[in-house]
Amino acid sequence: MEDTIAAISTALGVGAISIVRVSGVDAIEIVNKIFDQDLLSAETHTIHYGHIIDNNEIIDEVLVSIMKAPRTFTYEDVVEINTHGGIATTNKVLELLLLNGARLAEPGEFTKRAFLNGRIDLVEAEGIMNLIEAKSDISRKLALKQVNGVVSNNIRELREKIMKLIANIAVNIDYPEYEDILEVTTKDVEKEITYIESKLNEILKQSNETSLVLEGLKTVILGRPNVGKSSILNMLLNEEKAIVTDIAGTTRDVVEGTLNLNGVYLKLLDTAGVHEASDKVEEIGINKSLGLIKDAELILLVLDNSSKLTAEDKRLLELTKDKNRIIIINKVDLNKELDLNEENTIYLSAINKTGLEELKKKIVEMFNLDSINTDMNMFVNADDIAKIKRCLNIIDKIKKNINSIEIDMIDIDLREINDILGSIIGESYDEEILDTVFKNFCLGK
Ligand SMILES: Nc1nc2c(ncn2[C@@H]2O[C@H](COP(=O)(O)OP(=O)(O)OP(=O)(O)O)[C@@H](O)[C@H]2O)c(=O)[nH]1
Ligand SMILES: [Mg+2]
Repeated sequence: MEDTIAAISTALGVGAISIVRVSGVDAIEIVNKIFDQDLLSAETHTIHYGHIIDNNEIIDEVLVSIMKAPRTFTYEDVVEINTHGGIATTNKVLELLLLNGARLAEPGEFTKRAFLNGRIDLVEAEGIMNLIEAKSDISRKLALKQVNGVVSNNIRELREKIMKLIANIAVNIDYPEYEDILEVTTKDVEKEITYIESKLNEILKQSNETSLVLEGLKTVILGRPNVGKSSILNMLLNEEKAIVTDIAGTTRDVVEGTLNLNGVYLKLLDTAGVHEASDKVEEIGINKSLGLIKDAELILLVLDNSSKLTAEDKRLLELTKDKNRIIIINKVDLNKELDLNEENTIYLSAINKTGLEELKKKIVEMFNLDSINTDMNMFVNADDIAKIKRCLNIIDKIKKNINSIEIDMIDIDLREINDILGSIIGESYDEEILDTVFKNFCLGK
């Protein structure tokens, strides 16, 4: 971080103003070389009117903001040049900066410096990225909380508790002869880790709910031809979205629809009926249907009440047995031929529109949608969820063994939890992880 970096921080295109940002020890000196006013004696947090010049040629009329370390985004000297918008002018200004000693910043490098200089932690850095990418009001609010450190503060509090425990245990181990030292009992440990466990569970719960709210629930309607998949999609959407006929193989490609259940979006995918394909187009459609099983968060497997279980039905039952699945037995208005005993089964008639409420209720139950709090505070990404789960496993192990194990063994486990939590907020990190985090940023951020 010895060098000074520069990049265009606004979107490239035609606009009234663009901002070129420079950060590093030589930021002010470099900009001073291409500006027609003196900046070397400028006070911090001031704005200066003047021109960018290249060998006496005026390139643009600009405003230059001087922000000296440490009260800046990167904790380094930062200069921002407001140029007239437009690709040619902005690029020319950047080019002059690079010619005069700045280096082109990598994507996310400003934010990476803010992290490395200790201004923000990793969760907050990701929050900044989420803020930039937020497309809805909910995701914007959430990202802002992340930037402001709501998750980080929670994790920091937990780490402090763990470190205190570790320290107390160490004193007990090292100075057993001192009688006036407070003895740490397994009871104390148990109480503390139970608290930590509940906090981590809360972060997990909120993160899961948040991703449900932000991303919706990917729901695949699956079944052999003619069982009424498209009719069920239409019933759920209350709209003739998909074509329904009595010809097997009516739906050939995936038909999508969205349903709002208690504030959570179900992304419904009606698929081509799965059976032995009779032509190439159908075969592609069927392979698509089967391919959707893997990523689906919910499978609605449709069976026909008026016919016996077929080989296809059995195959689909087997393929989806480990998924979140609701079996819909459709056409209950016809005589019952189907004999099946599986859990999570709903009976309905898409033609008579009966059973719709039971189906919705089942989905709400399955994903606890009625207790979802849309005013969320905490959200961590999938990697961090995996780390938190690892911590919970260790806590579980400690709790199981707490009465049979020496306190210095617990110490090792506590240290591991501490390290894992530390890696979430970037308190212990390696370069490779940092690079993957920051390379997803846009240039100039
Ligand atoms: N009696 C009765 N018929 C139904 C019911 N639901 C759908 N059908 C009829 O079953 C036939 C097939 O319905 P679709 O919704 O097109 O079936 P699908 O599973 O989407 O079929 P493919 O797209 O070919 O895989 C149509 O004639 C529907 O009218 C029901 O609840 N009762
Ligand atoms: Mg269909």
